Amino acid sequence: MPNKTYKVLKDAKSRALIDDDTYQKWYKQSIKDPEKFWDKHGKRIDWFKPYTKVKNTSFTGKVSIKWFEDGLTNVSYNCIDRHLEKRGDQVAIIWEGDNPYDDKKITYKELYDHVCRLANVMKANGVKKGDRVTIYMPMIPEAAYAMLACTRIGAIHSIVFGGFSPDALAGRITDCKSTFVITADEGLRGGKKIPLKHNTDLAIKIAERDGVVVQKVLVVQRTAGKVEWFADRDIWYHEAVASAKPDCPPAKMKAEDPLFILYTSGSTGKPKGVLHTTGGYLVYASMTHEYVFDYHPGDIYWCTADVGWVTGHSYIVYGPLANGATTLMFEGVPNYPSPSRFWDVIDKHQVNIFYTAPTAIRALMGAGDDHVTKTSRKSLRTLGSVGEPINPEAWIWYYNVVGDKRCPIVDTWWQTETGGILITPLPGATPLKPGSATRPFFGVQPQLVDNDGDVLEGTAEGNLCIVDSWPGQMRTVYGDHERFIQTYFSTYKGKYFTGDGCRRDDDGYYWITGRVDDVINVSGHRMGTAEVESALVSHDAVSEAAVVGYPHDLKGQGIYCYITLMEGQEGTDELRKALVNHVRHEIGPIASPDKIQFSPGLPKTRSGKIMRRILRKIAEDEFGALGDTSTLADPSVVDDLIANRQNKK
Ligand code: 6R9
Repeated sequence: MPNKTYKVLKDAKSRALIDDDTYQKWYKQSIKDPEKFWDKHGKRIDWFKPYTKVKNTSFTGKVSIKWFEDGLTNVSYNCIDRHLEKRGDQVAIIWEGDNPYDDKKITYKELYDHVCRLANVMKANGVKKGDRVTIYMPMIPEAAYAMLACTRIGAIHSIVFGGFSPDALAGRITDCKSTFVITADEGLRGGKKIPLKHNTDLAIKIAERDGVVVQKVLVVQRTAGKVEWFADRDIWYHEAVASAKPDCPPAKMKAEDPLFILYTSGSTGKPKGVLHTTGGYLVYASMTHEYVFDYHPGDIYWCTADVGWVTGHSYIVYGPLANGATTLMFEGVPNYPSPSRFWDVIDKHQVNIFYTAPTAIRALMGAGDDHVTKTSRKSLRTLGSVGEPINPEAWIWYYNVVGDKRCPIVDTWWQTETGGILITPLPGATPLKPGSATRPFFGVQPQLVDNDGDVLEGTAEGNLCIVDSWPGQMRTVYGDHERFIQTYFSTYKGKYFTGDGCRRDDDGYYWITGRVDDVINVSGHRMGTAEVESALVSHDAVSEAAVVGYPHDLKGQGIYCYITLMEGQEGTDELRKALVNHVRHEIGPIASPDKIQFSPGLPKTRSGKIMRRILRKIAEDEFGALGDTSTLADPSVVDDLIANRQNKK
């Protein structure tokens, strides 16, 4: 494996907040005396009542994680009010629309006004502290207002990505019993409209059937497209905020009061409601945003994620705004109207820090260098990557072509569950290796263990665990603490298990190798194979389904489905298409199967367990290395699977 090291760039070093000596010193302190370290850094946010207790966490028994527990604060206060005096007229949000001629800038003062009005509208419509509010929105400033308005009054938001289907939305509304929904008439991406209000109407019907009645739907007018209207339930956003009061006092929240729920896929069953709380999350999101991106006041910062994912929560909204930054919010897609869009936007708004995903980098790399080199990108200083392992080719292209060899790349490893970045380079401190997330952030103690849970020291490859808590960590699975313990703390007792495989090299650098459970990562979107399987078997023609990931040039992983049909059904191309549509309808377009193989049987053990190891190998076209198949109930199914494989290289 190429292991070339890129030295810390001179410019990056000279302006950096953290150089290598500081990193080493702070890291040691953070591990030796976490209480003292976080006592100091907890003060980076404003508290109505200061905390006296810093850390109270246990990864054993009932698992309890509390940070700064006796402090009182408010997230919207920290993201808005405290900046008003010094930077009230500074731009807080630059919004770049899907259409390149569509943009706007919102100052901190304006942000205050929007958020307070919306908070008052929510209160007037019965939303109270602790209530769950579902947000199903396009990437427009109102999505950020909605998040902040919830935090202002202590409501818990649950954002559902706009690409999810009515069924998926309904499941998330029901799970957290959310009775207030904020949406838009339609979304707009790459010139295409997404019927968000229509999907919401359908989802509400499904949720009602499952016993949860949504009382109010607040609708932002984005496209002015036609929507069905239910007068006793639906409210136009623009009408309601126009007559609302422009001030709303921030609720005094306990540090451990819930802030948001975000559903994420696991290896089994339905998505889990990952719960994050107020104080520790904000401390961690803002601190990582500052140091990982080497953020300086006045910088223009752009994270291309969607607020429907955790990256959008922590690094479009909460981290940057808590730091008083100017954060860019992009409604569109990387290749519309042309593959130069990202680089055009960087020049247009003079972006200094740019944070995107490997899948976008690979796609744009494929479009050719001209689209990049015809733009200036002189404003760029730091580049970031997140969501999946970045292959060295894409890393080197990002570094050489996009960054003109002047910009360090921070390859940031983290998860919905971790709240913020855990393993990452720091721009002015860490020599880089393409494909490695390098070293742990302050307070983070990674550990590699083998399948028996034995700790691996030095150069090694194994399962990645984190041995002690950090402030941004999730606190529970909403409504199911037992599942929280089971999922994260029972595989390796007393340790947080990430679900990722990882290698540590001679320099102590970490290289994430991908998920070791039944979670796949498609274009940076995390998905449980079980979810796709249950969508498939809900189709009348399907008797049984097994889904695995396989390496895909652009998406990172593609979705490969093995399907056994009901008696009398025929595996035609038409049925293939119907099944793809069915999954899109059940989950959303991000779950579209790439390959479907019909098979009279699946490889099972005598106890009836599907042997996915074999299915993965066949999907990768690596059937020479199937390993031991002697425990199969019927070894002959393997020959048929190989003969009819859909991914011949
Ligand atoms: C932030 C986010 C988490 C999973 C994680 C891992 C993969 C994320 C990565 C990375 C290698 C990186 N992942 N960042 N793998 N290098 N820099 O993506 O959260 O959607 O919960 O996904 O994504 O497998 O476990 P989430």
